[in-house]
Amino acid sequence: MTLTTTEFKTEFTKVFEALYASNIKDASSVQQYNALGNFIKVYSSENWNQTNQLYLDNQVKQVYYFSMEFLPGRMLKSNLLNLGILDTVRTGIKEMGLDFEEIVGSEVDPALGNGGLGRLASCFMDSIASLGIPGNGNGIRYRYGLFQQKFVDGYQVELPENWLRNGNVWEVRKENKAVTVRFGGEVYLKEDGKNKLRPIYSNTQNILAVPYDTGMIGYENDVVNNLRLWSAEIPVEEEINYKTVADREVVNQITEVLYPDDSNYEGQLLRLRQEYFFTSAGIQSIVRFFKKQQLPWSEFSNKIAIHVNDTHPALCVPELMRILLDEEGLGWEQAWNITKRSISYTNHTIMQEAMEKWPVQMVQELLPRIYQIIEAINQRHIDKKVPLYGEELTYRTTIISDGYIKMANLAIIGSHSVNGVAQLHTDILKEETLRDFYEMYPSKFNNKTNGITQRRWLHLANEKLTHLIDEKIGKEWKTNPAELRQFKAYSKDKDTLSCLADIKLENKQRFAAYAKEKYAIELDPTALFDVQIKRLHAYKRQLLNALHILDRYLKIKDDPSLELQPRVFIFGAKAAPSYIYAKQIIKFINALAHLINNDPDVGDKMKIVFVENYGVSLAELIIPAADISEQISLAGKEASGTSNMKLMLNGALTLATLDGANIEIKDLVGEENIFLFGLTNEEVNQLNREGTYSAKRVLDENERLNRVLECLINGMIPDIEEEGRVIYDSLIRYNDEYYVLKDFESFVAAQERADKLYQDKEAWNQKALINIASSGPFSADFTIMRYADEIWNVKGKAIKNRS
Ligand code: 26M
Repeated sequence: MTLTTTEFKTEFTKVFEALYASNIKDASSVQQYNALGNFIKVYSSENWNQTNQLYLDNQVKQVYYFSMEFLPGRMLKSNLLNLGILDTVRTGIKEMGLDFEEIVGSEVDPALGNGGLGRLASCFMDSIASLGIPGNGNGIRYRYGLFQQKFVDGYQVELPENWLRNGNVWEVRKENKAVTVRFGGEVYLKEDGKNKLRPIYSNTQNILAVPYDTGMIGYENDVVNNLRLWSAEIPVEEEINYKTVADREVVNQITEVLYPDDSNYEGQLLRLRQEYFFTSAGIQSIVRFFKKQQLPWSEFSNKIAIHVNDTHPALCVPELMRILLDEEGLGWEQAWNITKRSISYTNHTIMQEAMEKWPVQMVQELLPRIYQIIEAINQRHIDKKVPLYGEELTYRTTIISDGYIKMANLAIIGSHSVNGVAQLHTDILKEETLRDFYEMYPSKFNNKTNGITQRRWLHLANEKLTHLIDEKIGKEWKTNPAELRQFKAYSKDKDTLSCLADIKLENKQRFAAYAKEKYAIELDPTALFDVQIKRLHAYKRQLLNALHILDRYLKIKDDPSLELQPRVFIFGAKAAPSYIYAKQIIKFINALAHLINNDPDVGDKMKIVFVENYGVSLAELIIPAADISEQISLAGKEASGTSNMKLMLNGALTLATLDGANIEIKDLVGEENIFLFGLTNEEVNQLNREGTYSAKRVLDENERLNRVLECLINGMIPDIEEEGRVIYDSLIRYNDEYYVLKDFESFVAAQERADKLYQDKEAWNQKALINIASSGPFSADFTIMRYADEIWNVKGKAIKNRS
């Protein structure tokens, strides 16, 4: 299918007039955007329909990616890119006298996720479609997304994210595909006359789950997969029972808002309702689809792969069991085999406090039948494993213990594959966090290092760089990212290096323009742009970054004539609303920014920009403008990281600890093309074992650090009396849990190496180029190919020759 500019203009005008019955030039940019979105939907609808039909006709195996979060970013441009009509449409829009970028900018960025985990799910949806893999997303259509962040006097303030205010062109409501999800009530098992026990329910609350489908358009391959998000509604026939506003609220609440915590789990009933709601709805619709094909149950796991993104959808295990046992009348052993063979699970964190566990009583009350099944799974696990592994080991792996249901244990026992998201992370799972399970099920464990879609993070976010690469090495890399390595041949080519430098400068100018408009702050685009963008968490150590900034500031104050590499420090981070310490760090950094940005002694030597409301769209602006990528988590804590990959792909040099995927970045670029510092995972483990670490001693031995820390409590930074004291205490009194002080000196040394290298523009650009050229292996296309081959056993459509 090709589309000419003229055809586009005609068709687009038609769509607009049908929608608004008015002149396009008088329309608001939101209306223009809506019409363009509708045009795309119509344009791709045939492929969407055909893709579905093809999967059905050929009875191919399909994968269902269950995730509590998806962070797709704006979809207008990415859909145009993948449909192969971005340039045509852009030209057409321009010829019509409309402003393409303004139209693009009027799309809301749906924040239906917290951070890394949700963004990964969306990168995966893009790769699954682009590889032509029959795949579906399954999640929740939150009425409100992740809160909008504002700073008031430097404090984070949260506002509701009403992302549906202007409607949502991409989704299609499918009430014909709705299912009922049952909560609460009582249940008992009754002989059905055919020697089978069937559950009898009473007093349950029945909720209607209505799916909203969004097309996931593959890259130039005519594939359109489906992302299905569920919304909770009152079933029509039960309207009568919901008399008061409060009654109705209980139902609406289920899909009302995304929980904004991504590291600290709180066992809230509503969260459990959400988890069961979208899990049950998804599993029900899978079983319904399977039954349509009239295949024997023994074919189920040959036709369906169910992937559980962290433990949030782990109720897939008992829910699939429930349907097979209670509704389809299968025996336990058969149902259990089907369940285990279909389900696979990814772990995204080793942070103990983020591990989900639910009080037994809560599950019993909310999901009585599911609880019975979990209990039975648990009992069978014990009965089977005690003879093989003994009581001690087995009881450390039970799903139910100390009055709680451990969701990770459920996911591991109920699946055939458990994977970590970077090599180090998987090793830690095997050797530490999940070692008992690794002993029991060694072959279940495998690594799948995360990846990112180069389409959004390079083609769209950095068009100029994309063109430069095209010009040098051709276009093959676009469908085979391994080909990016060809770009290395240009690492000594002066002309290419200077083009690269020009592109970076332009991207920095673009960010500077944003900062100026938004924050009235003047940035020097020739300064080194130093970027740390990720959720705010103590283990990610934004504090270490801030202490280094403070150290530089003191140096300037000591000697205002000091020659220093000018730097712009860019932060983007949301703190969970209940995470007080994280919010105090935000306040501290904002206060520091205020002090430094307004100190005439500093001038252009340092500027700090803490962007408000960091998310996918801001990432697309910031990442192409970055010179340094700060990946400074305490070794062993960051499962993988993915901003590290996006920044590398855009030519930033990584300044990092040996944590998560940073290690794999180091292996790819070589130690001379990355700035490493800090404790290794092993050193951290050893310090933890010894238990002799004293933050106070580190402080006493380092005069420079001592001076820096004093600034937290001596009033030099205005308006952080409380925060400064809390942060100081966390480091000294509570002995610095994340070894910020221990790593400080080595961090500063790495920063000094970076400064020095930046003086030599050619050497710097050369390393930047090598980073870009080495980033191919982090394409999510490769990650997904490995999931497809090694976990899901699904095939893509005519995958081109890839290595
Ligand atoms: C759990 C319970 C209740 C409420 C919220 C949660 C919850 C939500 C999101 C817990 C964790 C959540 O996300 C964790 C996450 O984003 N982990 C990151 O996953 C990335 C993709 O694998 C990795 O790159 C990051 O290293 C990892 O921190």
